[in-house]
Amino acid sequence: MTKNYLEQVPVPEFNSKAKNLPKPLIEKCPGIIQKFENTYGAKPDFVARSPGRVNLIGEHIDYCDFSVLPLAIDVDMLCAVKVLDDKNPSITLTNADPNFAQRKFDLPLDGSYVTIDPSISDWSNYFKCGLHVAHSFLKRFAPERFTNAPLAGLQVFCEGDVPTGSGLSSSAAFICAVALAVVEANMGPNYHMSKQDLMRITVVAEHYVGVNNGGMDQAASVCGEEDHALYVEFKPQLKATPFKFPQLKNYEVSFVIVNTLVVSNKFETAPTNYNLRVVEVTTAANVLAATYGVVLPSEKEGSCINKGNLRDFMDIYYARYHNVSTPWNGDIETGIERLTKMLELVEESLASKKQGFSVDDVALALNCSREEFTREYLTASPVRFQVLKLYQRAKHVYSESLRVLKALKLMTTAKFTTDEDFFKQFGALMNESQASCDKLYECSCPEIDKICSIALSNGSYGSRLTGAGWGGCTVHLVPGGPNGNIEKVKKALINQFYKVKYPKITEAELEDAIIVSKPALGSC
Ligand code: NG1
Ligand code: MG
Repeated sequence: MTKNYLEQVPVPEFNSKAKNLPKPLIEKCPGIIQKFENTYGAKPDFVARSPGRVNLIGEHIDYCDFSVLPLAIDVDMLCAVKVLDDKNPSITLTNADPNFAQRKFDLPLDGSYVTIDPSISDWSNYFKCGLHVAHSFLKRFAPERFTNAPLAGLQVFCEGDVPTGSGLSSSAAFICAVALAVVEANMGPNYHMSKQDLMRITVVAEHYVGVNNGGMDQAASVCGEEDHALYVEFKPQLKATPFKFPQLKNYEVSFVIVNTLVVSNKFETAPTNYNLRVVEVTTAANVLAATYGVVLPSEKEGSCINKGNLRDFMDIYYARYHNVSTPWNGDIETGIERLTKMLELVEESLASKKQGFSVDDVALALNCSREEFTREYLTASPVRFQVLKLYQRAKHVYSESLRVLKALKLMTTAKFTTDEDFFKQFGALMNESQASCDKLYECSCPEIDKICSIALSNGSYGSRLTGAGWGGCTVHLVPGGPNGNIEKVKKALINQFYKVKYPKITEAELEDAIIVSKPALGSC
């Protein structure tokens, strides 16, 4: 089966030979080079940059291997780097933000990895995540150079304008910029890393600080393209395909990003929020598998507990009951049919326990002991819960994945008689996504709900949280261009939300709280 819904635009590679620097670097380099000089007394060798992202639709499904629709935005993280020639190499990190104090650590002389302590929350840990995945890439790529010898020592100056804890992926922007910088610093200017490699190595980087995230943020940050959104697939392989928004008659398709200014610190809340959801959806996949006699891929050989995800369940269920030998390859119509079937199975087998599953309920369903379940599912990263809401979480994941396909279809193949036609249909999907995040996944919060309702009453067609939720940013589909509603939506939010909730907010803070960004270029 071939994919017919996207013109297959390959992601352009880093264009290192181009005479002109990419636009974001032209704008931002002079400032950071000056700050580097003020700090270290010499010029940096190069600047690496990677942007934040906003997710248009497809929340909390990337770690189940379902595709998502994000785009890179023009807030980003920069690292200015000088490579040192030192027999006892170390890395010194300075951050333009005074809340992040200077850090310095040695690089092991025997070429072993720098240790990361996930039990402490320190900004240098995120640097070390990027360092670790880059180091592991270098060891595989050039074993003769990096197996027993240390990495090059570095002086680094970091500066970014992606708000942290806001759901715009400041962490991914930072880690991707760092990984690119470390590879560049150690391989030299003649080597050009591919975007595919950078994306592949960074998707798992945050696992080293204890967040079991999926790969959406890194894919978007690395592969972003000006004026394009991205369709990011995780299976059968990791891939980001850029596509353009439909051309409308009177309006531009614009997405307005509105920050609740409620900071959601994933590191602190993961045990009851992010990581718990990962446990819930993994458990749901296994309970479904046990119910329908399907064997999921196992992490450990010989383990009685399988650990595949909801995507694995869908693929293997189809192989078993519908005699299709190939897993879903991303084709829209096939995906819509299969996801609809999955939603039926969720109703059939999980709806009787809407109040949630206790550990004993799950152990019974999986035919294992309480202890086995606890050991295999609940100890990798700490989680805290009363019950596991398998029905609600699985229903969210399958219905949200279905909405992504419907959204992609609208974006790429639908014809609209009026502009409003498009805004209404795409907006409805975004609103359904928000309702599902709120009611089924329980990752919204009162500030998100308030902002969405104000925006919708003032000219937004679709309003939802973006990123992990529980605070952070929201995204709104607003007709743009000279006749559009952007100013009206902004004004309403300032008067009805920000000035009410944060009476002392300054003009500068307001300026940063609402972002209207065109899709931006990824890492460079
Ligand atoms: P944010 O909150 O923007 O970091 C997180 C995950 C994503 C994805 C979304 C929810 C990280 C680094 N990223 O995004 O992979 O799961 O939540 O869709 O944790
Ligand atoms: Mg993050």
